[in-house]
Amino acid sequence: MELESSKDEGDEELAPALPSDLKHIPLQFERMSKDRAVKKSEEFYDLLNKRRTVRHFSKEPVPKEIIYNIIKTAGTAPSGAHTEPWTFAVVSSPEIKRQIRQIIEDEEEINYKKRMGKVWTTDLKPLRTNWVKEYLTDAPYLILVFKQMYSFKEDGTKKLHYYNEQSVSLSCGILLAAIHCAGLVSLTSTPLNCGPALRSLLGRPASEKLTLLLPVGYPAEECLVPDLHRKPLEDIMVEF
Ligand code: IYR
Repeated sequence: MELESSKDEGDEELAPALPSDLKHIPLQFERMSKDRAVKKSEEFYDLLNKRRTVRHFSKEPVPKEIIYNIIKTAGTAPSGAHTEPWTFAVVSSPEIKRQIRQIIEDEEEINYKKRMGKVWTTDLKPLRTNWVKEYLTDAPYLILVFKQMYSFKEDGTKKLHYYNEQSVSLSCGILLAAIHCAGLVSLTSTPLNCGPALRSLLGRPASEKLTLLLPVGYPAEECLVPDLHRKPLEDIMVEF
């Protein structure tokens, strides 16, 4: 991992990430028995192993409470100096979803035809994707995750967000798990070259960058997914 520069940026006054007299309190921790821990870890694996990326969504609405809960859950991720460098833009407005779809399809058509190249598009063929993205208007919710590279305190001083990339990636993983746990499906998408246009459509500041766009909802009836399999433990783990 590259070391981030610890030098202050220029001469500008920076706000501390945390108060210098931050209190420390006893950890709330309940020790689990070994049997229970093994069982819970198996159950959690079984649950998450059923998560699939879905590209065909039903238009059926999703209770907003669930969306609020999954975003609160994503916000439990650890972050550099507890800067919580994430903004989750939740879009249910059909008009804004339509505009997002337009921006993405226009760019993705160029991506598929020009930018991605033969090897990439050939690699993707089995997944049956293309630049037409009905899920962007079918799914009841789009969640756009922005990473905040820095922020400003109320008094105008700038606060640096350490490890914002890693922190937001961690929160995205937790978000995916929370979506799945709530019986919803999603599609992890990172629309190439659309970040700035989507950021300005949603009126987000220049300090933020789009990291992930997730349609969230229920799968369409008779939704198909590619028959993919996960690597076994011995192929993803090395032990010392
Ligand atoms: N972002 C494009 C292309 C795409 C790229 C990869 I790598 C995928 O695993 C799937 C799709 C799209 O969403 O169509």
